[in-house]
Amino acid sequence: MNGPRVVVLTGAGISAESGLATFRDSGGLWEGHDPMQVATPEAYADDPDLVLRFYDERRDALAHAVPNAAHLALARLEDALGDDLLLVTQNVDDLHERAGSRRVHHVHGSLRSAWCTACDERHDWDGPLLHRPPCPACGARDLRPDIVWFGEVPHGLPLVEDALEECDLFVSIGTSGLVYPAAAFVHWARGSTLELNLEPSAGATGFAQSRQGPATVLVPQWVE
Ligand code: BJW
Repeated sequence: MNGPRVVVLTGAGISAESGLATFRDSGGLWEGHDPMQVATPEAYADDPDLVLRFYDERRDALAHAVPNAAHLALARLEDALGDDLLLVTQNVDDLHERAGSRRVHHVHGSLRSAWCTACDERHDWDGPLLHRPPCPACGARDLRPDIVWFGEVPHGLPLVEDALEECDLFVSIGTSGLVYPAAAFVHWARGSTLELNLEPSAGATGFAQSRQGPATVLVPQWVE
């Protein structure tokens, strides 16, 4: 089997310089809540309005964000490598796609999608969900953010696992190494491993090499 030679994993740090807040180092609370406590099925069951508002605001922020030099560099890498690159992102923004990446594997879902828990259909979604719009397919008012919360299973893991087991190089960019299974990808990788991050992540010691600095500097340097 011929898998991609290079697997790249991105996290919130790659979009930080586009103005999108990271989860753990933004240092701030959202409406008095830790963002990590809001991104859970339990929070959604307890207070759906709170969680829907959190995602409505983030969808709005995304509409005003633009891809940065790191996203653009990865799009150029895809132009150069084609099928020899697998780009996996934990991010729910679409900045990789808007930078020109054509094949992006979103393991934690997408802000610009809504999932109907009544009929299991997914719909492209740019508007708010707080006012409980009906599902375009079945009419039920059961649309939720199409996001993988804690305790839910990330998307397409077998594909990622196969690629990691065959790759020559795994590169992790702008992620804290605290959330599994993505934090374990470095251990699944067969080839060499490289971390690019503002500072050493929680998983930094698992990488063969690690470079520190902003993604907009490190990623173009690595790609060129
Ligand atoms: C820059 C920068 C710049 C800043 N330039 N860098 C105990 C042990 C092990 C596991 C578990 C456990 N208890 C529970 C679990 C499992 C759990 C988990 O990992 N919990 C941990 C907290 C311990 N995981 C799950 O539940 C996952 N599902 C699962 O495991 O299912 C079981 C299963 C697995 C496999 C097969 C079958 C079954 C689901 C995880 C879902 C995560 N969802 C979230 C929220 C939804 C998305 C959203 O709302 O946007 O995803 S949580 C949040 O964290 C979000 C992110 O994608 C994810 C990772 O965050 P990320 O990207 O690392 O961001 P930050 O903010 O943490 O870090 C930013 C980094 O950037 C920092 O390092 C900065 O230094 C850096 N940086 N500026 C470069 N300019």
